[in-house]
Amino acid sequence: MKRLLFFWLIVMIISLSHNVEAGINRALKLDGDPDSAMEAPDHPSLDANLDNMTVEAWVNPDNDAGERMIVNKEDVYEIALVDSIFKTAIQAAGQGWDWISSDGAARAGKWTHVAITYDEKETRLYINGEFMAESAAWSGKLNDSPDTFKVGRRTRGGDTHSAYSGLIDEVRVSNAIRYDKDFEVQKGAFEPDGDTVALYHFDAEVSGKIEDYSKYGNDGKLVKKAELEEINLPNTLLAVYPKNKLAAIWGKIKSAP
Ligand SMILES: [Ca+2]
Ligand SMILES: [Ca+2]
Repeated sequence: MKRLLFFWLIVMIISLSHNVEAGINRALKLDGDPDSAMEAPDHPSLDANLDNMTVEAWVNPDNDAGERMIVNKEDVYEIALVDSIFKTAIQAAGQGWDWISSDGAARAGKWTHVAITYDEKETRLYINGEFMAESAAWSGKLNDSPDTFKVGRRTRGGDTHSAYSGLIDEVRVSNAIRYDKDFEVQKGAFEPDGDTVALYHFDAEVSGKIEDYSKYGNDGKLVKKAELEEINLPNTLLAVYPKNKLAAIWGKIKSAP
């Protein structure tokens, strides 16, 4: 009987510790190393099949000088900080690849939400839920590129460019126009819905993967010195994990000191 009680005590402690571990909000941490990023393989859901598009992320740079890539699908879409100003580039099929600039800045050490939308007519950019810039420079279907989906750097002509330094969290790509006017930014983690094409919470690395919570399985991986780091603000509400994932939230995770 004593042995049984002891066994259940151990089981309870283990399951409790798993829950605690799963309940930590982390973000992607990059230090400006040119080859470090989170990368997911190319998939039609990430470019060719995007009829309407919203791409968004929370960013907290520790260095916003120069060109710092947040999200990049080379020759299709990207969001970057260029000398602290948010910019986005879009490429529709058969058209050129160019930047749209906002007047909005991110500041080192501060969390900022950025979102872009493209409805095959207009490209729009929002910062902290506020409409900042639009362009009708592109129209029609997005380009289709073979490049990986990258968070934190880009590759062009075989060379790495624009390595990000700092934290990035809650990267979501949707096949829908989620925002068409100023909006209240959701502070908690997003939950996947039918329009979600990729959703990275960056809370854990599971079996060497950064899980995509969309139905498309666009799982990525940490490349080179990319890490996960515990964060507090602003998205303090945690991702809701399916029950079968609770026990699997283990991996080579670096927590903040
Ligand atoms: Ca593609
Ligand atoms: Ca997170």
